[in-house]
Amino acid sequence: MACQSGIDRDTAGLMDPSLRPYLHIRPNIARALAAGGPIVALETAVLTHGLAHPTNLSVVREMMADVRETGAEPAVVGVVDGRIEVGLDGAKLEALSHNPDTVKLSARDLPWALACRKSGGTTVAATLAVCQAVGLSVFATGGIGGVHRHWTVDRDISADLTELARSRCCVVSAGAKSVLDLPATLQALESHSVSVVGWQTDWFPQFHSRGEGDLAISRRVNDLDTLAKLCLIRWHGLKQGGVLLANPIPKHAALPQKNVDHAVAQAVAKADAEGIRGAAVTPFLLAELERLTDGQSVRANLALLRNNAVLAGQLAVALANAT
Ligand code: PSU
Ligand code: MN
Repeated sequence: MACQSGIDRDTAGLMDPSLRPYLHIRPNIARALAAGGPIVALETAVLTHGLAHPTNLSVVREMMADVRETGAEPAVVGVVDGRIEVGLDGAKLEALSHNPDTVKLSARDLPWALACRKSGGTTVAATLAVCQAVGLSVFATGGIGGVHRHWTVDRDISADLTELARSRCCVVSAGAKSVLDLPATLQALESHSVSVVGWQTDWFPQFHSRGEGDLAISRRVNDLDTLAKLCLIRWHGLKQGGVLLANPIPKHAALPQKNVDHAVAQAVAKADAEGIRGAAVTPFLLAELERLTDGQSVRANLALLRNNAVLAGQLAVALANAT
């Protein structure tokens, strides 16, 4: 079977037949996979736990349209009634966007969700596990999870980093979320040996802001051909793991760093005071930021999600042409 980006045999071999009853790949995605066509995976924790209804649904639909405009196919990944869906759309996507029983599913939760017939939104970590299982190599999100502030006390470090390290996939992200300890997150990415690449920037983007002049990445790429080469060398040649493509929020949508820092400090203090822990931390902080910034944080989040969808689509097309 020919597959996306020349990594067919490596990744197809990972798809165990025993997973079939728990997996539904939409026919257009299955066809694109078989033909080696460009596909972009999209996660659903942002839909179920990151943004409120109906903005959550409209932005995912906009991201799908953005991906299509580049010539790639969007494949929204989620879990519905104990089945992994690759290529969610229409009524199923709509239902997932406002189902109060959806669970935020990380990679480790997938076996539980499938065996116990749950529905849920897949985080970056869980979506990467699915990408790895079916052979998808490009994935767009907003900002990955990482090392939380106060990590020295409660060890809250997102499994997004662990899965990035082992998946042959490029995640397009506006850096890591501003609510995190970003220097520690960059350090952890290095320890996990994730290739962090700045898209036309030397600086690690900070989700709501561009992060210019703050944390240096110093692994910069300016064009899609070089980026596609880098990915193929890493996955196919060296048989290494994930690439984090750090794509700064567009200038017109970025929030002033001072405002973000101030709001984040307040949100984190409130989460601490209320004893918010584990998977609830990120959704709590994002909702607090929305309140504290009068919705500006959400407008920025929507802009960066769409910006990442476009770049991911362009990369998927470049990879499909390169192989
Ligand atoms: N990007 C966004 N909003 C989000 C997320 C990403 O713009 O809500 C989600 C992703 O699914 C990511 C998760 O994996 O937040 C991180 O959660 P945690 O810190 O609990 O690992
Ligand atoms: Mn966490």
